[in-house]
Amino acid sequence: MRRGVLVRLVAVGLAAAAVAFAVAFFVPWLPTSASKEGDRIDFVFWFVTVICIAIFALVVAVILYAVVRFRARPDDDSDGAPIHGHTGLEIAWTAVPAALVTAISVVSAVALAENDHLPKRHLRVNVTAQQFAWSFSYPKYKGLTVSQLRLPLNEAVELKMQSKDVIHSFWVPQFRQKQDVVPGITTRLVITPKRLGTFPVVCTELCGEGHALMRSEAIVMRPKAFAAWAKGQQQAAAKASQGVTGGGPGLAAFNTNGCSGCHTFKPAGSKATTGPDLDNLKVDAARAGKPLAAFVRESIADPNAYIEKGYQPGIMPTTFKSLPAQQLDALVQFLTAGKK
Ligand code: HEC
Ligand SMILES: [Cu+2]
Repeated sequence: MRRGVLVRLVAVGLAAAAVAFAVAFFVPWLPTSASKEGDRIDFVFWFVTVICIAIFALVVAVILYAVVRFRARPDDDSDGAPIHGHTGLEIAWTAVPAALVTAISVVSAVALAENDHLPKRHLRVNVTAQQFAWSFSYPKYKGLTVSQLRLPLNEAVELKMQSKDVIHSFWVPQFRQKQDVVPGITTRLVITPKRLGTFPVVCTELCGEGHALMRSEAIVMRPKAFAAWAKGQQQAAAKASQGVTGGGPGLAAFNTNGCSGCHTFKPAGSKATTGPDLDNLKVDAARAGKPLAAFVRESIADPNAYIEKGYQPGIMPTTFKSLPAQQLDALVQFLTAGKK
């Protein structure tokens, strides 16, 4: 090959690589990683991307050169010279991709194995998914169940995930990993948050009408603040279940059934907006033309019997009619307390 040709090939290849790299690097494809596991996944992404950019540059350079250099003149009807193949080239284009694919497999397998590793010192969180809400409970702080995932900074957490109905999938973009939550089995994920902040928890498996609303938040806190929060919540929940604050077992039922993941309700301290604000139940019952307690009971057991204005049917789970009568009574009492 003449030297001029080689220089031109390399120049075109470098230009193509620069464009591809700019697209990969400057477009914010993913938010900044916020966990150790996320960093490993980003490393795998970049490892694969750099290999792809190199191959892309080579292909673009050779194609452009061939298109320009070997194009047919308008009056040229002749056939090209017969070619019998090139053993050296064939060996190269078999061996090089085989080596690259093997390297990608090994790097991915190592990253995944490291991401699965659970250090001895860790926090366990049980995750429950149901149409269309998440709830998180902390065995270390018995009785603590909440609708937002709070995590201490720099401590590994093991999420043990179960579904009450269909297949959901847990995803926090800043943590990168995705894990299906499948009815009948317990799936797991290890996360070691390394950045403070509030990140979205997203369901990434189409799970029904309310799928797009199946969102929560992961809040990474300093370990001291986390411990204080957890103890405070745990005490409040314990007090409530003894009836000290008037919340009674109703508050516990409100949190464990994921109500707090969809509804704002001041006595429970919840601020979700997928469903109506339950602080206004009196007004809503009057508008529906029903006595308050009956309206609340019906809204829980048969949500589609009456649809609050501005909201859609089919979002609130219809599974609560099979709650134990005790829990249902406690919920109705909790939601109607002081509203007569
Ligand atoms: C996935 C989200 C979701 C969950 C979980 C959920 N709800 Fe709802 N809820 C809604 C939506 C949306 C509506 C409005 C549509 C309707 O009226 O059925 C609603 C309506 C209601 C209403 C009627 C409110 C009004 O002003 O008309 C009550 C009461 C209620 N929910 C209580 C509960 C309780 C108690 C729980 C837990 C056992 C619960 N909800 C769980 C989404 C949810
Ligand atoms: Cu879902």
